[in-house]
Amino acid sequence: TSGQSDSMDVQTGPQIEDDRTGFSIETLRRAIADNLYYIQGKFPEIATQYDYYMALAYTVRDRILHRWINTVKTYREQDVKVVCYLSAEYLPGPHLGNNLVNLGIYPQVEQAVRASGLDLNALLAEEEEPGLGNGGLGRLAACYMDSLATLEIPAIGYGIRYEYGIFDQEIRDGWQVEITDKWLRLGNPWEIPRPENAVDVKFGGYTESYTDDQGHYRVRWVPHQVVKGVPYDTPISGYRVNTTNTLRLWKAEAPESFDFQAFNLGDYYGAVDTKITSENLTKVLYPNDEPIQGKQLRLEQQYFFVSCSLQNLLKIHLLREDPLETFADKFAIQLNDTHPAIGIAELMRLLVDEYLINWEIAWDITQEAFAFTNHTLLPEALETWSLELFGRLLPRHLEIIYEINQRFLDQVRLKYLGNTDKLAQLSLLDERRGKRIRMAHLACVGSHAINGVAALHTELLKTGVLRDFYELWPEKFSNKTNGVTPRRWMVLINPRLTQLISRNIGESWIKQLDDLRQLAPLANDPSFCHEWRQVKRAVKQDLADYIQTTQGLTINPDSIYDVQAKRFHEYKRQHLNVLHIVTLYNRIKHNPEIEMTPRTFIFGGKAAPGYRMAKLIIKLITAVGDAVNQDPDVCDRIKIVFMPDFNVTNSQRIYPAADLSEQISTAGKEASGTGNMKFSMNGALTIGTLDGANIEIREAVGAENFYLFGLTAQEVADLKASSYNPRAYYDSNAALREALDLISSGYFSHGDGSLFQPLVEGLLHHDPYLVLADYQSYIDCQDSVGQAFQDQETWTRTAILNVARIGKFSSDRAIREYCQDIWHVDPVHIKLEEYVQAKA
Ligand code: B1N
Repeated sequence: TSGQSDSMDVQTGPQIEDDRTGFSIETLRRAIADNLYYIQGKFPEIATQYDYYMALAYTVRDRILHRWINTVKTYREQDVKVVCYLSAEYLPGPHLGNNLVNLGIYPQVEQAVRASGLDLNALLAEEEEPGLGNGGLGRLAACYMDSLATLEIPAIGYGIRYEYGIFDQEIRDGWQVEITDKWLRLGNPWEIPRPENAVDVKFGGYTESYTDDQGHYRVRWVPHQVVKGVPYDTPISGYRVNTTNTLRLWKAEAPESFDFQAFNLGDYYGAVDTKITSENLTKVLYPNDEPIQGKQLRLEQQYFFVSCSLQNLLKIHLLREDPLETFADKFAIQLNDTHPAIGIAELMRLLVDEYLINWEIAWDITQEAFAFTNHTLLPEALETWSLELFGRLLPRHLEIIYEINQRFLDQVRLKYLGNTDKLAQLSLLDERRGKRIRMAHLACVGSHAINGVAALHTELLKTGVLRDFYELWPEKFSNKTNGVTPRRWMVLINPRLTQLISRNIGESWIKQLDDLRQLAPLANDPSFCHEWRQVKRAVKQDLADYIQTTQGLTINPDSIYDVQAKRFHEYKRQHLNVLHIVTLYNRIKHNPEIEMTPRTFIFGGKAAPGYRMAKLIIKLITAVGDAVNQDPDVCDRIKIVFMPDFNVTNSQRIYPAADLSEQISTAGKEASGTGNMKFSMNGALTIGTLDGANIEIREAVGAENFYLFGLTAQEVADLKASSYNPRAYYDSNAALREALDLISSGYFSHGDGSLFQPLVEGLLHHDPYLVLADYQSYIDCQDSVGQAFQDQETWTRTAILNVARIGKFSSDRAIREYCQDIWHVDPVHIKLEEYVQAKA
């Protein structure tokens, strides 16, 4: 073959129409038929929709694998620096549609599927999403993996292959019910197991010292148990580039050759028992918002995946025949919150105990390699482990942490002569609460960079939880405001809007989101605004149809779709939203003729199974919905919809249809938020507090295009410091009083006045999240939203300007900042060899 065929253009497809790499409609159709036969073992007459989904998934996977292999090859050959993202959670969402967008073969596949007598949307709906995360933090990791590949940055995402992800939510009698997420039940075409790369992870036991041949003092760890980690790899494609990175998730299994004392005694069942216990390790994801402090299995999960990942990195490094001293030149390791922070002690252990590097050099390597992102200021979410539990599970790491702490505090002592308070505040050990290890402190000490996820959040870190570290090392701190990928959150989920935008300003915005600015002048073009409104209307009709078929509820596509979709938590204040709804309801009851812009209130989100108040708020929403939706007086001016099982798949129907995005957390509590960005990108206006990334969204879109209400973070802090009295707001505000009274009266609970008592009493006597303090400001703001929606021309103009100015919130921008300021990595272009050549 000719020497020119060494590069293949992803946009036009390969030059040779091989069945496994070709992009033509006919080739794709033939490949689907072939996979139905040879992978699913089915013929068309008996094939299910799921069989066809699998056949299509494998067809797409072949094309991705071709790019993946070329990527891995290139990284090996070129000795490049690689980003290693360590995260206990990933929420990638369904892969198929995203891969079609990234490969640029959506239209061809649509036609190939149609030529087979099928509907692509129906096949896409067959995919079970990997729910390997709780919410924003896990979804952020997935957006970052997308941007890393799109920006052609070498990267590996490491995590846990939970057998059961976040629970599925059903609503029964208005209450949340949790159902086990058996996402692997029907197989997973997107992963490839790599048993040949399995590693052993030790647990428990004791340590002992010895003197080696050179007379050096050394420590060895004699574990009580060993668990095997098996990697499962999922390819992560980039948009219209050949780069295809790896998401490597570890599954726990019993090792073949360890601790078979049981076997020696002929105890076969005992050995099987060991196997079961080992596999429990990666069985299930912990839902957050529960006190996890005492959960041994959670610490085991964290250590397990981090140890597997670091062992894997060292193996890759040594395979490249690089000296260990250059480890940090070849890998940048990012800690996604403190969940993987034990990695700092683990890398020290591997370098010092296993690779016999001296402590000082090992410590330099470790600090240079690691960087830490904090995602929350909520004190109950800051991870600490009791010395007892920690030492029992990881005896060697406890010693290492003592050593790190001693050297660190020696340094602190020099700087703060005689200041014992400083020592106690900075120490990795919290001596007050029964001796606990502070994982955030370990992460700070062992990293060269520390960041928050929005400007306000980073400022609050520097003046709050991490202030002593900021005082010590201001140069380590920076802000990296979160972002989301426009490929999934615009192109994939909102094709109508995507086409309208691209028809007017071209397609460059998909990779350069700032190019959306070119939409700004069109906000004054009546025919463009008209088309924009038509798109929004059509998308709202889609959601109305979906709600009609799934819930039998009729909603009005001309009403305001007022949406709050996120995890349920008191700080997110879904109950403030409910108080607004009940206030509107009372207005109608007092004056049935009252003029009111019709609204559809849409809620979605899960509550942690053990979080009683969050679950009660869900019940309150469904209960108010049952009363209000039925009430003839309301005359469809208010509708309340609870969308069950809010996950990536279901969220994709919701963001495009929203008119109003509810971002109403107590100022200072939401680190960033990322749903706020997804709504804005799809043309919703925001009603929000000055919290997290809301502040920066408002700055970007313009204060006049954002509905602001509520106390600032400073005012919140001041009010709490001056003994806040929620009862005073109740006493002085008639509408608020009436709303709360109606809820406690049993009106929404078949006369049971006790049901919502904990909620109402909590608000009246404690109200830690200042719902009552922000009530009137919220109501006034909502009234102006209702007014503004009457003027559809102005509303549409504002929506267009929101989209035109949202470019900053692309995860591409965020990843570029991490690359420049923290990771110091560069893009590596991947060329494709023709498959026929590559095979030879
Ligand atoms: O991380 C997101 C932010 O946009 C959100 O504001 C923030 O709440 C979220 C323990 C967490 N912070 N902490 C968690 C997740 C799981 C767990 O077990 C804590 N999630 C966030 C992305 O930056």
